[in-house]
Amino acid sequence: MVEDWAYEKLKEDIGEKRYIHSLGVMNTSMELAKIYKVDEEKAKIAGLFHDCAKFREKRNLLKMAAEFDIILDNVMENNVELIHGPLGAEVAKHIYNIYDEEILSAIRYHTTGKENMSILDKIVFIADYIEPNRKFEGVEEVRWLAYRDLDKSLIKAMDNTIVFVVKSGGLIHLDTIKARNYLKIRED
Ligand code: DGI
Ligand code: FE
Ligand code: FE
Ligand code: FE
Repeated sequence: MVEDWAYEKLKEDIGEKRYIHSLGVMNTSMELAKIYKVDEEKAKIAGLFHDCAKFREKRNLLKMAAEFDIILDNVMENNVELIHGPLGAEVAKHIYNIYDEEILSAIRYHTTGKENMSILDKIVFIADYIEPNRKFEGVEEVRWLAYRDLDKSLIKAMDNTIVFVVKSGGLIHLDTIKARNYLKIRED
């Protein structure tokens, strides 16, 4: 069960717009959990809190990461946007008292993905991409796939994100490459 204060704090910390996105990810994660037969309550909590470190006001994410003893690689140091995944897992644990490692993993890897993701990891990753408020190019195809073939939907979402980041001149995180290769090698 998620207590009222936790919803209130999340809304206060991340702002109205991202809070609405988070409720969308929560609901989509629960739908997918039902289809792919994983714990719906875990999907709910992971979906709701996945962006809990995406703070409304500017905060020093590098400093916060250091305070939580998060070891950052050179891609994360160069793209502080990516820190809200691992930092989110620490905030979820220390601020929202979430100790379930499956939930914390789904929050930690929701942006980059990782090699050999659990079904819950995959559900939160893809729910973040397809929740109803998402409108970007290519979302319809990934949304259609997500309810039919979870792995294929992840490959498509990762392909789109990699193309987007390359076009923007950014660095691709190694976990994103490993996540995609792992799924691609096993694709049928
Ligand atoms: O936090 P959200 O906006 O809800 O979504 P998210 O956590 O999936 O973050 C999306 C952003 O992260 C999007 O701008 C693409 C970027 N991203 C995802 N994987 C990588 C990446 N950026 C870089 N530089 N490298 C990656 O591997
Ligand atoms: Fe995020
Ligand atoms: Fe995402
Ligand atoms: Fe998100």
